[in-house]
Amino acid sequence: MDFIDLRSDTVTKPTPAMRKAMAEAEVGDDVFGEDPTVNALQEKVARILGKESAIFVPSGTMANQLAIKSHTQPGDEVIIEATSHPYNFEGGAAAALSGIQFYCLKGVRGILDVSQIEEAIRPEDHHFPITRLICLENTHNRGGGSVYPIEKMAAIHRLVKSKNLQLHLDGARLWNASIAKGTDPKEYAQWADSVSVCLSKGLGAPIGSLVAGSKTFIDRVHRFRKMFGGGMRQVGIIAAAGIYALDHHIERLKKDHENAKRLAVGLQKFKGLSIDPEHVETNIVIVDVLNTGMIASQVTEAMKKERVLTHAFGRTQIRLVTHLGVSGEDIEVALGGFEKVLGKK
Ligand code: TLP
Repeated sequence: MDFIDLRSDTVTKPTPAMRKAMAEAEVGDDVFGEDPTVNALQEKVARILGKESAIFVPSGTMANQLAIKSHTQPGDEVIIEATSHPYNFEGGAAAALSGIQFYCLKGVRGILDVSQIEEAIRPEDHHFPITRLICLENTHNRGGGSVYPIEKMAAIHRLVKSKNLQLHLDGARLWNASIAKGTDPKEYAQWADSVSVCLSKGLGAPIGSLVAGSKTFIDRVHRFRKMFGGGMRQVGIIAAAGIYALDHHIERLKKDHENAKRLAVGLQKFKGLSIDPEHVETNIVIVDVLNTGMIASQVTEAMKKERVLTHAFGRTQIRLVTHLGVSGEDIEVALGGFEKVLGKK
C-alpha cells in the first residue's frame, strides 16, 4: 500500500494529460524570449492577475526573492509577518541577496492589521533604516492556510501608497484563497505592486512560479532573474504543465478544501489533539499535539507506521495538507491512522 502524503501540496505529480501537454509543447530559447509556451503562460498569468506583465521563474522562493531584490536597496527595511515564508523558510536569502533587514510583526494566523503596519513604518530620521516594502502572504502557510480578508488588504494598500511604499504579495496559494472565497485573483492582486504565484503547490505542475507587476517592475525582475541564475532555456515543456494546471486544476481546489475541513472535524475526536475546524479555510490543517504526551516528531513517526505522512511544524504542531493526490477515502484512512496512534477522547 502506498503512503497517503499529507506533508505538503508540493508533492503533487503531473497527471497523464498534463504530461501529454508537456510532451507536445512548442519550445524555444526563453533567455532570448523565444519560447512561445513560456510567453503564453506569462501573458495568461498577467491577465489572470490583472497586471501588465509576468515572468516565469523556477520556484516560489526565487519569485519572492526577486520581488524583494527589485523593490529594495541594501539597508532597507521590509515589514513582514513573523511566521511568513520569506522570513522563515527561504534560507535567509533576503539578507544574503538583497541586504535588507526584516521588521517582523506577529499576526493572527498570519494576518496583520493595518494599525500594526502603520506603527512599524519608520519615521524619517537618519538613525533609522528606510522602510521600503511590506510583504503579505495569501493564503498564509504557517497561519494554517488562512485567507487575507480583502478589506484588510485594501486598507494596507491605502496606507502603503499614502507613505509612498511598495507592497509584495506572496501568493504561492492565491488560487486557494480565490476558490475558498469565490473572489477573482485580480481582486486580491489589485492591492499589491507585485505578486508571486506558484504552479507547483497543489496544481500538479512539477515546477514553476511567476512574478507579476507593472512592465517596468518586471523588466527589473528580469535583470535580477539572470543575475540569480534563474534564466532558463527550452522551458516551454514545464510552462505547458503550468498552463494545463491553470486550465484544469484550479476549480478542483474546492475538493481539497472540503477534504481539509473533513480532516479537521475528524481530528477533534482524538486524544490530546487540539484543533478548531473553523480555522481551516483552505487546504492546510495545523493541529496541536501538546496534550497527546508526544512531541510532534513522535506523532509524525507513529503516523508513518500507519502509512500516513504528516509534517512536524516545531515541537508541538503538525501540518496536514490536502491536494490533487489525496481523495476523500484517503482522509478516512488517515483518520483511522490517528485513531490507532492516539485513541478516541
Ligand atoms: N512552502 C513549502 C515549504 O517551503 C515550507 C511548503 O511545503 O509549504 N511561499 C509560500 C507561502 C510557500 O508555502 C512556499 C513553499 C514558498 C513561497 C516557496 O516555494 P518553493 O518551494 O517553490 O520555493
